[in-house]
Amino acid sequence: MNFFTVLATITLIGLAQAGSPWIAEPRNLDWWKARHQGLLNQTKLHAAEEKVIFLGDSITEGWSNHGKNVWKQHYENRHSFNYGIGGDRTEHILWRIANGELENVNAKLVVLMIGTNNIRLHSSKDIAKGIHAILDALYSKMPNAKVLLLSVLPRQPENIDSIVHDINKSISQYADNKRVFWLDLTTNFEVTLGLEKAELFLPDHVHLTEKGYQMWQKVMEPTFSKLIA
Ligand SMILES: *[C@@H]1O[C@H](CO)[C@@H](O)[C@H](O)[C@H]1NC(C)=O
Ligand SMILES: CC(=O)N[C@H]1CO[C@H](CO)[C@@H](O)[C@@H]1O
Repeated sequence: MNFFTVLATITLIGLAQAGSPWIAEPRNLDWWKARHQGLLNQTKLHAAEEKVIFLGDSITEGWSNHGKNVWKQHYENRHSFNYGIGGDRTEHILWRIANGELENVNAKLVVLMIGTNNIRLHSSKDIAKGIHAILDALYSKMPNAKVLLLSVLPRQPENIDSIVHDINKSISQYADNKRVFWLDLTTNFEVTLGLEKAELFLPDHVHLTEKGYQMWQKVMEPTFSKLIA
């Protein structure tokens, strides 16, 4: 190896450490570590009864907030557990999977929605690669679990939303309809490219209102009930 090869290698490693969507990485924040610990506790207490895992970021976490009535009505009695952490990107989900959150869980179904927090940092191609890495990680932890991969929800304005659409286009191809299933929520959540259905979103244009969670549940129900049967 000459000097420049070494330098290039070090630079590449440096970039990887700065965060690649497909490489597991923790977040160096006390509240996040506490949330992770809370999820480890949840797993320890309930692993045997966990049939459905909702895995994702704040939009998933919101099932315990704006979505809690819908959750109570439709998911609590079907042994569903929330593994959403606000602000998470694909690499953080990978880290959580690698660090015990799904240990000894033998779920039937994982509902996965992730990627929107990567958008400011990574290209749609790299984000899709990160989501693929999550599908692989889930397979090695729970080979029998099906995965319902959901589209990344629309974002405003149009230039961000077209990145979302690019991600969706890539990740929709990961479905094999044997283990991985794809459900596109786009047309239910947006009027047209870059224009969300306003009543489904909070004023930040990212998170969902209760109506948003109702819509999510309604659109997902036929696939969901089939996959947990
Ligand atoms: C997790 O469980 C441990 C041990 O029972 C407890 O000390 C800790 O407070 C719990 N942490 C969270 C965040 O729930
Ligand atoms: C499969 C797919 O492409 N799904 C959505 C995300 O983006 C496309 C545009 O590329 C939209 O048409 C779909 O709604």
